[in-house]
This record gives sequence, structure tokens and C-alpha cells, in this order.
Amino acid sequence: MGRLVVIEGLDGAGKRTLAARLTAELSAAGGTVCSTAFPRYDDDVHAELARDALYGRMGDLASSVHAMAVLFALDRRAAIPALRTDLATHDVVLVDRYVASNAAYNAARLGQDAHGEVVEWVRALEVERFDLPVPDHQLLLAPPREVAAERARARELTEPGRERDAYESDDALQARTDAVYRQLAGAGWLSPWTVVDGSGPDPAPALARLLLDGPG
Ligand code: NYM
Repeated sequence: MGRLVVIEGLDGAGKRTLAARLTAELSAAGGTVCSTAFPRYDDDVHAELARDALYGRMGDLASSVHAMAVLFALDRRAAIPALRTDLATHDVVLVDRYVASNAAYNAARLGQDAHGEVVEWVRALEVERFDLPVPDHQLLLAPPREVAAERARARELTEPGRERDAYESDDALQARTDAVYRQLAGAGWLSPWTVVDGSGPDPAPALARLLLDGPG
């Protein structure tokens, strides 16, 4: 049975780059790897609806924290058979965003007092009710927030037609999400976590060794 490894982080943290580097390092070390990313905008109707909502094309839908969280969760629920097959046939299944994205962003959208409640609600929905595979290890890619924000802005210029969605363009929300992510990592929510400061030297070689040999 393979290990489910999740990469989490703010918009512009560099998750896609890390996933590509990790895939290369894990493969070079002889491991079989496959990767996937959520939301699956092109493959799932719930993800498609969530994207439309994030760009203001679904009336008032995005204003409901719980409605948005349910859409993202249903996208993952529909992916369970594929995830289980991937886990049965690879050493590592690398996932760009997973349940912790739902916990971090949606907790951050509500006041501090509601954080614990939202995080637990997401866990009960996705892990208990939907029986989603639980991550074996989660990586929080957390460069200084200004670095992530700058990358997210630059992407608008380098990827023609790409606009920032409602969450990406909200700097205060990104700051609060960063704080919730760090709390989840600190608490070891659902799995052991490793926090990676993506502004330093390439972390992929050491992470690959940790994921193939290390505990958790
Ligand atoms: N997002 C993503 C959630 O709120 N919950 C989730 O479960 C997932 C997968 O959607 N800013 C948020 C985080 C992002 C936004 O994702 C769109 P992306 O990775 O920017 O396409």
C-alpha cells in the first residue's frame, strides 16, 4: 500500500513546482509516484461549480462557507476510487491540496472563535462521513507570505487570461489562512506534518528521503 502525501500551502506558495521536484526525486530514488491535484476543475462538476462561485458567476454561492466547503469535499469524494487504485499501485501518491485546504481556508473565512469548530466539521464530513483516505504525511509549503503573494500576482501576468479568484485577491484572508495552516501543522492534524520554507535551497532531495524511509 502506497503512502498518501499531501502538499498544502497558500496560493502562490509553489506547490506545483514542489510536486514536480518531489516526483523527480522520488522516481530517481526508485519509488513509483503518481500525482493529482484538487480541485479537479476539469473532471468534476462540484469543482467546476466551486470555480464558478470563486469568480462570482454563481450568484451569492461563494458567500456561504459551508456550501463552498461541501463542493470541494464532494469533488474529493468522487475521487476516492481513483485514489484507492493509485495507492494500491504506487509507493507514493502525491496530492496538491486536500482536506486541510478546506479546513484552513474555510476556518480563516470565519472568526477566530469558529476555527476549531470548522476544522472539526470538515474532518467529520470528509474523513468520517465520506471515508476519504487519510494522509500519511502532509507538507506545508510556507515561504514568507510576501513571496507567495508576489508569485500569485506575477502569475496573473505570466499566465494570460488567469485572474486571481476571490480568495487569492484577499490579502487578509491569505494571512489568516497562513495562520490556520500553521496551527494544523503544529497540532499534527490528521497526520504528521513537515513545514517547508520554500524560499531556501531545493527541499526536494531531503523530503524524498524522509517520505521513502522516514517515520510518519
Ligand atoms: N480551496 C481549495 C478550498 O477552500 N477548499 C478545498 O478543499 C480546496 C481544494 O479554493 N484558493 C480553495 C483554495 C484556493 C481555491 O484552489 C482554489 P486553487 O488551488 O487556487 O485552484
